[in-house]
Amino acid sequence: DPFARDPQRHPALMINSLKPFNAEPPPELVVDSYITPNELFFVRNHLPVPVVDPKTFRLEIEFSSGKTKKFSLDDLKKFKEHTITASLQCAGNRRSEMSKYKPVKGLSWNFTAISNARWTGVLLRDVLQSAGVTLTNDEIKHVQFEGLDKDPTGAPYGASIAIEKALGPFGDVLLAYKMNGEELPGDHGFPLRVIVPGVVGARNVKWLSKIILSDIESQSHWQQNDYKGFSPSVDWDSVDFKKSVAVQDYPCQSAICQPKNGSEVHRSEETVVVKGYSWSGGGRDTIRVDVSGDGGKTWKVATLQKEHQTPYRAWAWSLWEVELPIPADGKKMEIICKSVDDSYNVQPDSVQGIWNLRGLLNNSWHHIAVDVKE
Ligand code: MTE
Ligand code: MO
Repeated sequence: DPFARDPQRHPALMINSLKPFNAEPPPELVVDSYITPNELFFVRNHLPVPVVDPKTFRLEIEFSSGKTKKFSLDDLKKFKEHTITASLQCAGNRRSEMSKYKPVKGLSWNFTAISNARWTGVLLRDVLQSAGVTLTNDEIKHVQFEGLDKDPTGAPYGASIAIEKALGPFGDVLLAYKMNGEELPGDHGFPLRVIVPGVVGARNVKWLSKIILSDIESQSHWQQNDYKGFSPSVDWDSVDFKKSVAVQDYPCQSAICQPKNGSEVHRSEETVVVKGYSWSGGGRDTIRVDVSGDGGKTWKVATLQKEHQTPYRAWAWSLWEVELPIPADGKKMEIICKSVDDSYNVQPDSVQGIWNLRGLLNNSWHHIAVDVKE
């Protein structure tokens, strides 16, 4: 069993698949803390968790000349240490809602394949610049990452990002060895992972072992034949992965974590407290979350609970809260949330126009319904 050496997991995680391990935290715990505790952080593994000896571990960088350079963890720790608070969200978050509209292929994530942590490490920019890599080199357009986890053919998990994100002054791409002040847990990439803030989870390669500076994107399955968006009209017979662009920055997203869909409220309580999260990719901050208790006829602006975010470098989510009146009549309350980011991007009102065969990037308005009891 290639998964026999996988780490222990917290029993509260809601499991989507055991081998490989994929799980998300219960929504009611998500809104409990701005920083997600390590043991509750969602886990998205495509392959068995590699077991790595940190003493012999080396990160290899392959330059455009073909030359390579190896770094031990101690070598990396000689660079200036940075801590960045960043949320990670899987492109498949909220896929189960998308598949209710029309079936899609992929893990049936609920709406909490997203978490927020403080990541500590060194800047990829500092490491690359120390080796003389600059934005003026035309041979380098992409930075490819490879993990130590390998598929049955021996191919490692891989992804890539644009050199502009890796080297730009505001990219904040981190080679992280700590998560919330602790050593990186096995499920989250021990001993080293890349954190590409604002970018879809899939590019945040765990168990990072190799960085390749290249004129082309990663040729891995996950960069070329997965994690791409398509028109709702494209099906499995017509799909051509070469014709689409790999997902990088995440669009704006929000969801309701409390109360639970299908739960009960009592009319005598008069109000119900609604809580959730909101996040946008590309360094865009949430500026507003609108919440409706009547299916979208009227809206109330939620209070955001967040830490200050630097403009264009807003990497962390907001939690939010609002108190809605329980209507004087009717048996149900239909609660909806939608967010606005600082580019004034908004979430689409339904899945219809964004449906895609892989069920990616479902950021439509999040709906729940609660029963109103007398
Ligand atoms: N890196 C490696 N090496 N192997 C993986 O399977 N999964 C990716 C990314 N990095 C993955 C990986 C995906 S799709 C996501 S959403 C994030 O890791 C999840 O990170 P987490 O498990 O720390 O939440
Ligand atoms: Mo993902």
